[in-house]
Amino acid sequence: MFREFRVFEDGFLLVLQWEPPFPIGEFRVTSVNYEDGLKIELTLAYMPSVLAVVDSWCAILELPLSFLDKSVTISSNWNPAWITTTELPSATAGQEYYYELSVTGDKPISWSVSGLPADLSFDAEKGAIFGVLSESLNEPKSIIVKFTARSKDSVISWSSACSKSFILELLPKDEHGQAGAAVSGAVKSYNPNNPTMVSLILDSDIMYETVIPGTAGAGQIEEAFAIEGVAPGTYSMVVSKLGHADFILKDITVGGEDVDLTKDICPEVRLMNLRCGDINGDGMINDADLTILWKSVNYNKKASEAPNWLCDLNGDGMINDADLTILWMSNNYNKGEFTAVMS
Ligand SMILES: [Ca+2]
Ligand SMILES: [Ca+2]
Repeated sequence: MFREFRVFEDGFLLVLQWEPPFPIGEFRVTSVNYEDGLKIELTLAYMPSVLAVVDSWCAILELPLSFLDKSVTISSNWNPAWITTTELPSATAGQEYYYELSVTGDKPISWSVSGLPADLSFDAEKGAIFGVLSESLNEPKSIIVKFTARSKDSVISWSSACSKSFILELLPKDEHGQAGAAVSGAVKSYNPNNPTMVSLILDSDIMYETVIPGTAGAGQIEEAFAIEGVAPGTYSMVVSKLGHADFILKDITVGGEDVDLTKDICPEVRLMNLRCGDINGDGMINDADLTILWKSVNYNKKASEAPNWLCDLNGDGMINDADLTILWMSNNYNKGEFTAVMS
């Protein structure tokens, strides 16, 4: 820590040098072995602008001559904030951005930030950048963002501030495939008149949803869907439709590339076949549904006139044997939701 010690006519010069990281800042220089017990406290401030660019620091103390021949101890009792982040992750248009700067030392009392794009904000409580970069960005762009973390003032009113500048890469949507990955697949179900809902779930939150709209027709139908702009992550997919048990697909890993489920090696994933016959919507296809379908007010009636039009499983407008046959199929009867894992 001592780098130089020089004696002059009226005093001496003590040069201290230290290496990052902190603590540095306020130093109390206390004389020991001093006969009358005099204690002199000195506080060192430093230049933030210098600190941000050099890798070692100096402090110069000019002490009165009376300090000569005294041994001194130096200790730090102040631990100002210091930004230790060395680089910022790039931000991609249309994607949620969140990054907490890492800071050692005491929590900063205030921050100032310059250069952030308008759609990104700074949470001074967490020291975090957050927001969604505008999708209007067309080309990659590098900007300089500067953060200053201020620490509490020292006892003699010098304050400490640590400033650091970073290059933040802004990437347009689809750049490097980081955003805009599409997850597509195919669903087989009954009754084309009703829509099918496809959701991508991350940590039990629905992150993306798409609806395959209903279309005129009857019987079984195979339909394709695509969810665009999916951020990297490992998702579960839930495919649901009235009158059907849910189809759940786990472990869909989305990276930079589009995910085409119709190319999966598992046939159950290539064409997701929804089990049909859950008329009461309890997730199981069983006697309870059969009882509803069999009711005289429903069975052999027009779907439009029956109290429960969902009994028309195939969507041909009539509730009859054709629907009963679907419910009775071994793939449906006494079965519930189907769970598959992406290979
Ligand atoms: Ca049921
Ligand atoms: Ca029918």
